[in-house]
Amino acid sequence: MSQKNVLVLNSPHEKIKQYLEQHYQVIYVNDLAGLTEQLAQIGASIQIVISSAYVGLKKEWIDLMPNLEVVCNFGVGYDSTDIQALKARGIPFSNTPEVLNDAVADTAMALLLALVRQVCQADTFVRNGLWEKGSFTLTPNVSGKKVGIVGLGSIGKVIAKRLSGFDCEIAYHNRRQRDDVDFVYKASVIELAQWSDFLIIATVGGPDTRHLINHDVLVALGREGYLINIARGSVIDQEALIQALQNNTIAGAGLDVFDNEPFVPESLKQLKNVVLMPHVGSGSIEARDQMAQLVIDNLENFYQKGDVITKVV
Ligand code: 8YV
Repeated sequence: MSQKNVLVLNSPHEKIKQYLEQHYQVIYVNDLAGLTEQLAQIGASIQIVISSAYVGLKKEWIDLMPNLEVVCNFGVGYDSTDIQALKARGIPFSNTPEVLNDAVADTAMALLLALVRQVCQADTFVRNGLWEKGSFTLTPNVSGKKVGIVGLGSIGKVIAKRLSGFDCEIAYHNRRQRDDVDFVYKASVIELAQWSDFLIIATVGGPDTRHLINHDVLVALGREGYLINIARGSVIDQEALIQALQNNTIAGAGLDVFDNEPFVPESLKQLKNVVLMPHVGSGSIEARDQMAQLVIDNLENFYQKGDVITKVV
């Protein structure tokens, strides 16, 4: 067995757990609040960290691991980790792009269909015996609508492909226009929201996109507009969103991600015009299996060939 020690920041996929336990000494973090103190004791013994989109590495933790060699992230998003601090130390960091695109795009569609066609309410209606007393409310179509995608990256493009099958018209906003797609480009998020029946957020998280979706964007989306977020909670001003939903400034929201997960405000839970999911965009059996394999492949490649495969820095 190798003498290397791996720190695993949160509960890992079974495949990763088995691989790590076969090849390394594994330290599981059970108490994040006590991690700084723990690393002050054992940080120098750690060479490898397995992070996740959910629990990343802060600079103060990186600083407490002087012998850190590599960080492999279980997830495509890495806004939870201080990438600059790793870069400054020349420590490679990998993520898990592409393998989760289908699952996340499916989740966006599930949220959109459930929200607009009121699937959860319809289910309750049947279970509560209300069908025997009357008919369920009519809802808008999803098919044929105008959909704006904020962040037309690799996940955004797979969502667009799904929507094309629903005969939707698609436009998008990115910082720069793409030259490899025919969809209409809108130069601002406000312009995109004004145009859209449905606005889907698929952009990266982090400081650059924080509160990109604010009160003004929600007003522009309008009373008949629906918002879907499968990206990061931080991209939306959550307070402004709750107010917009309470005041019917927009028609509804389908959310897989939130500020301060896993805590979701009561005010949001009480609303009828929302569908809420517990950050399971990539949570299909197939996607998680491939993400786990990519974490393992990155780690193996680093020690066998000198670098990670899907490298961020
Ligand atoms: C998480 C995600 O990885 O990939 C991302 O960026 O947000 C998710 O796929 C997943 O929740 C495990 O942490």
